[in-house]
Amino acid sequence: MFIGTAGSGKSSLTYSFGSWLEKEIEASVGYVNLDPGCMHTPFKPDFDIRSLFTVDDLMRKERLGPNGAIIKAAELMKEYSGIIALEISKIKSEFTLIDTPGQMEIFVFRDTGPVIAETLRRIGRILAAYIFDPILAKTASDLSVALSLAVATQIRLGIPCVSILNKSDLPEAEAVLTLLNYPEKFIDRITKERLGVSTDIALALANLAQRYSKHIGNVIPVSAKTGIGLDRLYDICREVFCVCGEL
Ligand SMILES: Nc1nc2c(ncn2[C@@H]2O[C@H](COP(=O)(O)OP(=O)(O)OP(=O)(O)O)[C@@H](O)[C@H]2O)c(=O)[nH]1
Ligand SMILES: [Mg+2]
Repeated sequence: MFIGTAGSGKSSLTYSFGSWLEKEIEASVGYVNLDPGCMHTPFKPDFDIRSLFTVDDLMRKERLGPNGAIIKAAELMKEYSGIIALEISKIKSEFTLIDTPGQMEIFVFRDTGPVIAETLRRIGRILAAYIFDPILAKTASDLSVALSLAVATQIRLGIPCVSILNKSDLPEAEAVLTLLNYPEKFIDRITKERLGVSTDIALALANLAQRYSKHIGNVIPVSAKTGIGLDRLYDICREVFCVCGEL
């Protein structure tokens, strides 16, 4: 299940990782769209939440604004979690990739995401891939905020979670990887950002993130655009699903 901030590449990764699995591993892959607000998916869904409701319909029928309709859609998704799990369980594939709503905070911080994760956990082995977007981590303190969001997601969803840095084909990704791989540089850079009273908080978040990465492993650089790192993502999935996996 791909989770990430708006525009981080959830839909693109669902498509490109699925194509990679089909081509390189010759695996059968199922695709699920759980974003009721999207107009288009780059993959052909085997189950699409839009067959039950769409944000557009809710805006029209219930005379809601865009945010009201997205919140209503999240409530409906929670209500329909049993049907969603049933439909997903009907997909007979070795891997099923799930694309989630763009408004991550509504999915993760309301009950919807945790309820869906728990329902899916009962029907099979599930892994969340938390996607970092290098565009949102241009400074060390921004990165500490992004990391804390990943920690919060892991705590909220309560299922195994791996972290991936998408768009690693972009030049911005290089700096993010350096900070992630060299904790002392990360700390040093935050200190030099002259955040005033917020320095201590950013440092605490960076420390928390380092403790967190001990639990979930390092952030894997990938690119939905070029296919970089998809083999490593596959290895990590196998490791998590293997009973003897260290994770
Ligand atoms: N350079 C680059 N761009 C990417 C990559 N992955 C996605 N994008 C671009 O990022 C934008 C958002 O991609 P989506 O796959 O729609 O992201 P999303 O998280 O599904 O977006 P929402 O569902 O709207 O939140 C698009 O313009 C993609 O082309 C990548 O690996 N590299
Ligand atoms: Mg999307």
